[in-house]
Amino acid sequence: MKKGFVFDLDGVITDTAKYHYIAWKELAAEIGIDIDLKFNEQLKGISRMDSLERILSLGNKNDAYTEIEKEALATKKNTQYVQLLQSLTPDDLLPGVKEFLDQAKEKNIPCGIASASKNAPFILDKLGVMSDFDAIVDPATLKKGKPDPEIFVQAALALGIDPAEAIGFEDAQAGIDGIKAAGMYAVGVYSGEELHGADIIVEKLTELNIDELLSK
Ligand code: B16
Ligand code: MG
Repeated sequence: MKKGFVFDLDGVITDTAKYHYIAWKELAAEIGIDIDLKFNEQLKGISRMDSLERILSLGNKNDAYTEIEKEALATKKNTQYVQLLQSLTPDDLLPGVKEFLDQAKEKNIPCGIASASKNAPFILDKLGVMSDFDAIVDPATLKKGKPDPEIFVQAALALGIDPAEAIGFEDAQAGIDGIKAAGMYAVGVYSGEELHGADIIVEKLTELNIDELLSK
């Protein structure tokens, strides 16, 4: 029997990828780099600074900026991103999420967040689901980002369970790889890109039977 759920945020609880894309596209354009939606797929689940490095690398500009200038570029993108997040409301929860969290609460199954986003607490607050989570990993405390299993292991331990007793939900390949490396059962939430290695793939959480899932 599994004893807890660990959720990625962007792409599983809500779709903030579109806002990340708008903000990165604008920032990239300012420094002469054009990114498209296909490239944006690579940025899912990847930290802010790693995302910037991938964009600079696309434009062959990794060595064009000092670390301080890179920090400034990332901060500029984040300011624009946070501006876009202001309009989030509980209506922006992905289908079936609130119902799933309510069922978990009824069954006393703890839920945690394993998101690479430093904006996760703000986003959860805007979505009105902050109190539905028993633990939120602070990505600033991590040595390595996804696909390293560290964030998922930390989330399970914060819920008071062994990673092998946890079920992880992810929409990005880096996240599925991290969940599996942590020894957890992986639910892939399909977002248009192929996901490899997930134990089950759904488009919406409404497709899942919570009791069946816990028996895995
Ligand atoms: P921030 P997740 C990730 O969220 C996003 O998928 C990724 O695109 C973003 O770069 C990362 O958070 C960091 O976000 O700039 O807000 O700290 O999918 O891990 O919930
Ligand atoms: Mg995600």
